[in-house]
Formats: sequence, C-alpha cells, structure tokens
Amino acid sequence: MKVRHLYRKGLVLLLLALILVGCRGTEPSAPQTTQEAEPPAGLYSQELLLQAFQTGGCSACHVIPGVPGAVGTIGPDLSEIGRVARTRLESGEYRGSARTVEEYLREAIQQPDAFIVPQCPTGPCTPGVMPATLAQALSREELNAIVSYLASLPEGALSAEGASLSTETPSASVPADEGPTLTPEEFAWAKQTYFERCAGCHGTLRKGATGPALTPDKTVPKGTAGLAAIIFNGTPRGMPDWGKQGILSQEQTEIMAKFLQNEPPAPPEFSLVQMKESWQLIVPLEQRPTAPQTARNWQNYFVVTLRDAGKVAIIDGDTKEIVSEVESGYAVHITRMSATGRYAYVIGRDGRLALIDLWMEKPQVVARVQTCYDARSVEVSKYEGPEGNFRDKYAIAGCYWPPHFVILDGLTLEPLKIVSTRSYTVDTGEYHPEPRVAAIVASHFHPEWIVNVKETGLIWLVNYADLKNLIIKQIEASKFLHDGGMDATHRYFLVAANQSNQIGIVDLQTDTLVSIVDVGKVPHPGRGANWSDPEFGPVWSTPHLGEGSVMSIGTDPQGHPEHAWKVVRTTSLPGSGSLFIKTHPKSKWIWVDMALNSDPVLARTICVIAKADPSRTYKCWEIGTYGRAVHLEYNQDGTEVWVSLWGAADKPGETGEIVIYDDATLEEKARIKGLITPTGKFNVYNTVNDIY
Ligand code: DHE
Repeated sequence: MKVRHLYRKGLVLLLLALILVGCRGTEPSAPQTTQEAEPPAGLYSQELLLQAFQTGGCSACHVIPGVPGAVGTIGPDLSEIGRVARTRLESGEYRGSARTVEEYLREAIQQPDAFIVPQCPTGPCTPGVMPATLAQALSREELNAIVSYLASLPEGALSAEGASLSTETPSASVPADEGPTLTPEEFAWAKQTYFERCAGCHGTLRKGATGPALTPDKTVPKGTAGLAAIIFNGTPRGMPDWGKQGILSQEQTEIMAKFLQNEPPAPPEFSLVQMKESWQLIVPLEQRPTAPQTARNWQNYFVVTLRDAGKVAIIDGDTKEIVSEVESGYAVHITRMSATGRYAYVIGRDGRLALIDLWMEKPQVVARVQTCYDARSVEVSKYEGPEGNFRDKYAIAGCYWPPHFVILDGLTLEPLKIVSTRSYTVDTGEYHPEPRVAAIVASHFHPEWIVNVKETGLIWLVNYADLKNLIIKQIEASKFLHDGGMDATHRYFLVAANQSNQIGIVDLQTDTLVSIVDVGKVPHPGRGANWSDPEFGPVWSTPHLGEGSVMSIGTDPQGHPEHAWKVVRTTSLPGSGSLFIKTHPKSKWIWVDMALNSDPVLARTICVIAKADPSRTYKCWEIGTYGRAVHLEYNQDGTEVWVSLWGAADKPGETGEIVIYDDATLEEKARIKGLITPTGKFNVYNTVNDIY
C-alpha cells in the first residue's frame, strides 16, 4: 500500500527511518531532548504534519517534497533526506551519536549543530544558522510527524495530485486574515522598516517584483520562524542577509516576520496638488549664473550618491576634490543630467527630487519638489531635431508609490502633469494596482521617454511634444522590467525583465518591439555595456544577480544580422550578485561588480574582461578590506574607472570610499576616503551622452 494513499485518508502509518532538517522556531513550548524515549514512528494526520512544518518554519529554508511553498535554499535540500541520512550513517562521514535515520533526524532538529553537513545550496553549511530553539516550538506529536515524514523520503513523498499538502494553495488550512498580532509600536516600526528596506523589491502592496510576493497567502504558510530565517540569512537570489549584516536583530526579524503575515496597510495616494504644495523654487532662473562661475572642468564632475547620508557629493574628476556636498532625498538613488549637462537631477527613495546647478562656483540646490512617497528614477528631455528643441525643457520622475510618473518643468521643477501607471499585465491581462515605474530613458530619435512599467511588463513611449495632448504608446514586453540602457548607436533600448530572466529590446527609431531575449537568472545590467566582440561584432552586455555570468547580445542587425538580438557569448564570473557593468569606447576592458554576493570577499571583488579575449575574466581583485564594491563609472575622457567601496554609515573608518583605477594599466591611482556609503556615481559628460 502506498503511503500517499494513507495521507489522502488523513491518517498515515509511517515505518521508515530518517536526516538533517533545517527548521526553526521561536516560541517556546515543552522542551525536548534526545534523551527522552520517543516512539519510533507515528500515526499522524496530514493536518498535523502541515501544522508541524509551518510551526517549524521548515519551508523557508528547505526544499521538502509535498510541503507547499517548501522551496527554501538556505539549508540542505531534503527531497531525499531519508536515503541520504542512511548513506551518511553507513559511510562513517557522520560524527554525531545517532544510530538510526530517525535518531539522526531528531538530533538534526533538536541539536542542529551536532553534525553540520558539508554543502548547502549557497556554499558550505555553517553552524548556528538553524537555531537550537526549533524543537521547543514543536509539540512532541509535531516533532514525531516531521521526523517520520522526512525519514520516508524520497519514497514516501506526497505526490502533487495528493492531498492539500501538495497543492499550490497553501493558505487553505490557514486563513490569510489570521496573522500574528503585534503591538502598535511593533506594527509602526515594521511598517516603516518595510518601506525603507523591503518595499523596493517586494512592492508597497507586497505583490512582488524583484523579490517574491509577500501577501499573507504566501507568508502565513511559512510561519514566523520560517520568514524570520529568510530575513536573517538572505537568499542566493539576491535577498540581503539583514540579520547577518547586523542591520536587524533576531527579535526584529521576528517582528517583521509577523508583520508580513498580516494584510499590508494601504498607503496613501499623492496628488498633483500636494506635489505643487511641496515645490520650492530656491534660486529663480534670473538669479542663476549666465555662464559657468567655476574654472573647473564641470563636465568631468562626478555626482556621487552618499546613500545613507541623504546627500550627494559633487567631485571634480580632474582634481578628485569634493566641490560640494548637497542635501538630497532619503536613501538617495540616482542622478541624471540635463541635456546640456548644466543641471543634475537627484532622486531620493522618498520621492524628493533636487535640482542642482553645476555652473555655480559651489553647486547647490536651486529647486526641490516631492514627486511621491517612493521613487527610483528620473530623466530629462534630450531631443533636438525636426520635432522641436526640448533640451533642458522637461524632467520626468518615476515612482514606486503611488505608481505614477510626473512631468516637471526642467529648469524649475514645477510639477506639470501626473500620469498613473495602473493597468493590466502583459501576459494574462490581470489588473495590477501597483505597476511601479522602473528605468526611464530619453530617446534621441523622438521627443520621447521610454518609461518601463515594472509589474505590467509594458514599455510606455511617452511623447512629451504636447503635454496637453499627451501621446503614450504601449509596447508589450515582459513582466518585471527594471533597468536598462541603449546600444552604442542609441537606436535600440535594451531593458532587463529581471524576474522573467529576459531582455526586452525596442527600436527607438520605429518605436516598435524588436525582440525579447532569454538570458540568465535575474539580469541586472544597470545601463549595460557596449563593445565590439572580436567574433560577433557590436554587442551589449548584462551581468546577473542570480548567477555568475555576463551575457552579451548582438546589437548590429545591419552589419552582423546573424548575431543580432541573440546571446552570442557568456563569460563566467567567480560569483553571482552582480549589479553593474561598465565600459568605454576607448577602453580595452569591461568592468563588472558582484556587490550582492553573500560571500563578503566576492562582494568587494571586481573583475575585468578583456575585449580581445572575452571568453573568460582577465583579472579579479578585492578593492578593499570591508564593504561591497559597487557601480563603476568612467571619467570624461575614458582613462579612469571609479568604483565605490560601499561601507556602513555607523562603522567609523569603514563608511566607504571611491577607488580610482587607471583604465590602461588597471593600477590603483587614488582613493577618495571618508565618504558615507558611496554607491552610484554619475559623470556629467558620460551621463549626458549615454556612454557606457
Ligand atoms: Fe537601484 C538604477 C531600482 C536597489 C543603485 N535602480 C536603478 C533603476 C531602478 C532601480 C528602477 C533604473 C533607474 C533608471 O535608469 O531610470 N534599485 C532599485 C530597486 O528597486 C532596488 C532593487 C531596491 C530598493 O529598495 O531600492 C534598488 N539600487 C539599489 C541599491 O541598493 C543600490 C545598489 C545602492 C543605492 O544607492 O541605493 C542601487 N540603482 C543604483 C544605481 C543605479 C540604479 C547606482 C543607476 C545605475 C546607472 O549606472 O545608471
């Protein structure tokens, strides 16, 4: 008689023996020890088994067949744990005191560090990840049920067609409205922290994008312990290890885990009227300089995000001196330049937009406005041609919450027009209440912005020639659009649909979709890198968050039609977690980071690939002894590469610096020290001219 048949009846007799589990719990009940005599196997219902896995939070860290949502990658895959445990016991590799598979599994749950298996999905398994308190969260019956079930694997695995345990609707037995309770203080803290740390990837309404959805139907089955484990330890697909980094305590990860099991609180809307009320014209046009007041080469300025200081530093690329430090928005994100290069537009995650005049002797903010509560992108109007001259005329800010974009006067930031991006997804046509605005790029072919609407997967071409009769063309691409840039001719725009593992390509001359290309796991190009491959001709490259590779796509349909819009080359990197890649037309190298790799050494390592031999990396090295190496930018003449060493604002001596390399020799030239969490750096000339 097959075990799964017994499950269907709700009662099962398991006879098998058991291995290592990685479940965790926090709320103590009766402590259990290996000394206690336990029944060898149990009679238990599927409801009890489901409850047991949920209480232990096992699915957050492990793959467990038949258990809904158990696809965790922090601990070992338990698909065949019964058999694996038996082999381990027989091989002599095991060093604990268990004699049977069941004892082995029981020990793994009650004393997780008694025996550490060598390999976890992300690298070597380490002690202390699976808490010893797990067993305290489980009743004796629950523990027995887990042990018995795991011991039966793989033969005893529940089938997909089996009982509710193996369905895709895990919330069936746990109603979504039964989230754990929090005190008002805990709730307020979690709400704010979620906005600051989590909403960027998971969405304000928690419907998911760069990170998975965190609605109660998904989170309740994982349980407080399981969610807290993920928040604490991170995941190999790019979720930061908030606990291990020391940013959240164990207690705080548990409060956040409870918050996530409740319905997300509805955030407020933000109207054009509110925007206008927030608008400050600090230096009117007539009081601004009519010619550069500085003798410095302002076109070689770098505007550097000092993320956690809420500031940008304006650094002279020639002398490496900090010319000015300017207050901008909270957790400042990116800067773009006006078409003439004179103005810098800095957007903070809080939606505050600052306009900086780089012609001033000491650049300062000349206008401010709040565009929304949560923003990531800003761009300017760059078009000059038969359809008019729009250089420096408009700016556009793209928001995560509310999901909209705003068109503003380019010289004063007066808000002119607001457009919601709420609509229907490209694949199934479902209504999405929070389609966030990701990258925005200005076309050189038409008076248009390319506005990438993340969750719906639509690329909107917004024609700004007539704001009163706004024309928007919607191009069907792929869901989870995030970041991207142009090819070397600026005719084509390539954007990562990150969780779809695809790159969407648009022809900006004809305003049509060219292709959607499959790439590796979670592409993250920044704006990408354009260069000429010795074998395949002009290509645009992206690295990935989810795998250690750079993929290059042919971009020359005229000269190399056989390679156009195909991945023609994959270059391996030593690790995943890449955020940015960069090159320059004059350079013989392609530079790439691995900033979000969970190994601290790789996180501060950068690699270069030689354009002459792109089959492998030429050289990789650590740029410092702490922090993460992130984002690369060339100086105006393409002879230097600036890399940020992203430290921690509260660690004196390790807050961050910029390391400058000679691009010809790859030798270090200079360090600009004592910066607070430098991340993105935007060279005026290269940003204006889309050189990357
Ligand atoms: Fe970014 C670009 C969104 C986290 C540094 N980032 C972008 C873009 C988007 C985006 C949509 C493209 C803007 C454009 O071209 O118009 N970023 C997000 C997020 O949603 C995410 C994943 C999570 C969040 O909560 O914000 C996120 N980003 C980060 C960081 O943690 C980084 C590394 C550090 C920081 O300063 O915040 C970071 N993002 C950057 C940088 C760019 C960027 C430096 C511009 C790259 C370029 O060369 O153009």
